[in-house]
Amino acid sequence: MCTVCGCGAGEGAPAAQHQAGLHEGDDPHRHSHAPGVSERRRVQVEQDILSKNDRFAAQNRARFEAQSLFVLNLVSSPGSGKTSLLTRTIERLGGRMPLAVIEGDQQTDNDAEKIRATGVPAVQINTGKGCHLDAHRVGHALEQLEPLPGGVLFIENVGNLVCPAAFDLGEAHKVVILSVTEGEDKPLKYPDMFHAADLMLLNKIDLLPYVDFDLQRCIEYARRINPEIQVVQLSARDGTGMDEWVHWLEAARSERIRQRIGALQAQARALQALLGEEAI
Ligand SMILES: Nc1nc2c(ncn2[C@@H]2O[C@H](COP(=O)(O)OP(=O)(O)OP(=O)(O)O)[C@@H](O)[C@H]2O)c(=O)[nH]1
Ligand SMILES: [Mg+2]
Repeated sequence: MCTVCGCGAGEGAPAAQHQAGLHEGDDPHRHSHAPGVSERRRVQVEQDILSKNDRFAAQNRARFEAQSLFVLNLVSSPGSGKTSLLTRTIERLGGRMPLAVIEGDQQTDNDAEKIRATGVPAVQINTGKGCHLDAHRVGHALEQLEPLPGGVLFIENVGNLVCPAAFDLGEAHKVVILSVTEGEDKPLKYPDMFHAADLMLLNKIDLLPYVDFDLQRCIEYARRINPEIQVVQLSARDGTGMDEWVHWLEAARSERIRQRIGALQAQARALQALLGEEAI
């Protein structure tokens, strides 16, 4: 049981939950009012879970950096088009760099099968009652993938606009996908997710003529929550906006690689200084 969001996931959560006096199937939000479990104790348990997750996320990040692997964590509510977008993106990237996908769903490996059908390796994580991926599970999934030096790893999180916001997986960026059938007020209703994301993909714009969705208002709401958030409007169905999205991805990946080069050069200079040598 994850006491952060009340779902069944979270490495180490059962022990922390037990310590807090919470039991299998209990809702920790309700338990904040339960006899014997103070609000302070609940907050402490949440902090323990998140800091444990952060330690695993740091390990993942170090592994990603060692491979110069660019990692995106795709987050959204169920059905906004994550898997459709991924299969299209894989087609667009067309073998220019090594790719892999980690899929998170409560049940089934349907999405991993769709990815594998494109020829790209995919590992499915089933979270059972859990409503988000955590860094520990992602670390284990990584062990099932061949190394992808200089590649791109997409992590499709469990469809949920709330809990995945709190869990760092070691990714370079969270990308939130919002489809136009969901209503333009979602950034205001689920602010943590839009605050955590660096890019908002507004998907299914081919459906705009049929739904009441105010695009400009949605973007304004998202920027009210996160003034830095970038926005791409697209349709995974007809391909509109795919060039802009792929351009964002390639530019963000290049930027990461440049940062890595800078860090390695600084390391090399420090080592040369140990030898009393001039920097190259
Ligand atoms: N019209 C339209 N339909 C889309 C678009 N993108 C996805 N869909 C449809 O939306 C439905 C859900 O798409 P998925 O790609 O499975 O969405 P998802 O976010 O991966 O769903 P979960 O993994 O279950 O959370 C499917 O029927 C897709 O065909 C789009 O741009 N336009
Ligand atoms: Mg999916």
